[in-house]
Amino acid sequence: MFGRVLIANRGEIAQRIIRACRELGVESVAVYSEADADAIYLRQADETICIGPAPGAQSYLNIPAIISAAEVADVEAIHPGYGFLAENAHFAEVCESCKIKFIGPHPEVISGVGHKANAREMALRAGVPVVPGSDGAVPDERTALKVAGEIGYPVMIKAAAGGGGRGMRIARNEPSLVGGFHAARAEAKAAFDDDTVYIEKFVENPRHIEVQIIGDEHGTLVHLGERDCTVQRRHQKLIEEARSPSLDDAQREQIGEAALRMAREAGYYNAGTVEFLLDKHGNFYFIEVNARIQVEHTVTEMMTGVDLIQEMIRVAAGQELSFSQEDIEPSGHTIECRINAEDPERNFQPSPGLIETFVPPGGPGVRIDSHCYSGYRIPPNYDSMIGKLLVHRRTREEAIATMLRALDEFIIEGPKTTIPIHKAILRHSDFIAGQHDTGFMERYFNPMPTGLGSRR
Ligand code: MV4
Repeated sequence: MFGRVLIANRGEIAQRIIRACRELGVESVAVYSEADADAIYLRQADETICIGPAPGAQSYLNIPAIISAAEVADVEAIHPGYGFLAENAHFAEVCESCKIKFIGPHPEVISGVGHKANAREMALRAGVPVVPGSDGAVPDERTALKVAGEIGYPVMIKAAAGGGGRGMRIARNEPSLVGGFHAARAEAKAAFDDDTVYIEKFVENPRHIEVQIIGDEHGTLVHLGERDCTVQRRHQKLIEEARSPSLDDAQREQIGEAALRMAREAGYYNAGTVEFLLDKHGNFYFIEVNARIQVEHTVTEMMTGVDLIQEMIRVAAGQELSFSQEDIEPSGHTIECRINAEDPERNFQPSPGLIETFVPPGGPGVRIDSHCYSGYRIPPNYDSMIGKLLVHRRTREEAIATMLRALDEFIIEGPKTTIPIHKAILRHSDFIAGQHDTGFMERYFNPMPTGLGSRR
């Protein structure tokens, strides 16, 4: 096992990784920007190093600064967390060439699955269902028209280097396809410096289901069941849960197997997620692979009892996974609410600043992963997540009741938060019935019902 690990991240995930290191008997080295000098994770780490000014580009995305810190602290490995450099193949390669183990998939795998048209072709080779669409990239307008004509409208034009909703266009007819094709290319070029696009049939109002996978370097690859992340707003997830209320046992087994076939085809090791869309007929289609640990990994931890961050560190150190597929039996029901410092009544505008009072809920079945405390000032420079509130209960109905109770109990004074919106979602008949889809937030919460902020 490693003696020391550097954490190239901040906030709740830095704290989460420090906890895993501590339990493994591994020393942790935390890095921080000038905006994070009073962050709580710096007190929990064994060593801390300032890596630069507040802007991410000069600190948490600053590869030379992070590598220098790793050299100074003499670590054997770096955990990237999520966001920042987590899916940066170049960073993973720099780590390798400096003889520092990158705790994540191999660089070639990060770049391989990061190219979505390429990932689509991998899925086809692996016999994993994909949305009908183009064979790889679509080079010009004429090919775009031909492909769209064959698969039938509506279609979606997607940036190969994109993901998470960036560089996408819907086209419902030929004129909008021509416009959308050029717009998507220009947007992709500007955002990713790569104008490659591909085309898929547009699946109307799907559900978003993803499967957690993890593998070691000895050929063992395991899936840990699905998460349902259908409650999203503008590609930001609000609530994640497991099991998905929209899969039966047969579909659940099929989607898990499909995720494993995809991971094997990609040569995957360490933790990752295979994302699928589920249409209203119950068909699922591969859309992309996330080559990192995700914010919502905690949902899977609650369901399986596996410590995913510890396992990531173990397999990166060359050890075998501490469990096999047969050991994984997700049980009960988990719901996670992402609590953000945002104002639901002002279009989810960020609401950083001083948290005057922070009293998290407790009691049976409740888990909080948060770096916040009374007196903490949320810096305006980074994402606005205050923390994740999770509940684990025997049934979905009980989980909803416990979550509503925990949200009621949560005291956060100072910034505006998304707590009221979570309560409204959990009380909505479509959510309670498990009949919501990815259009749910747009349909019922845009515009926001008035008075949400004061309702209990
Ligand atoms: C789609 C789709 C419909 N059809 N692809 C959005 C983010 C990226 N991960 C893929 N996304 C979508 N891809 C086809 N062929 C609809 C979405 C989509 C979506 C997917 C999951 C969760 C929320 C979503 C919200 C809007 C669009």
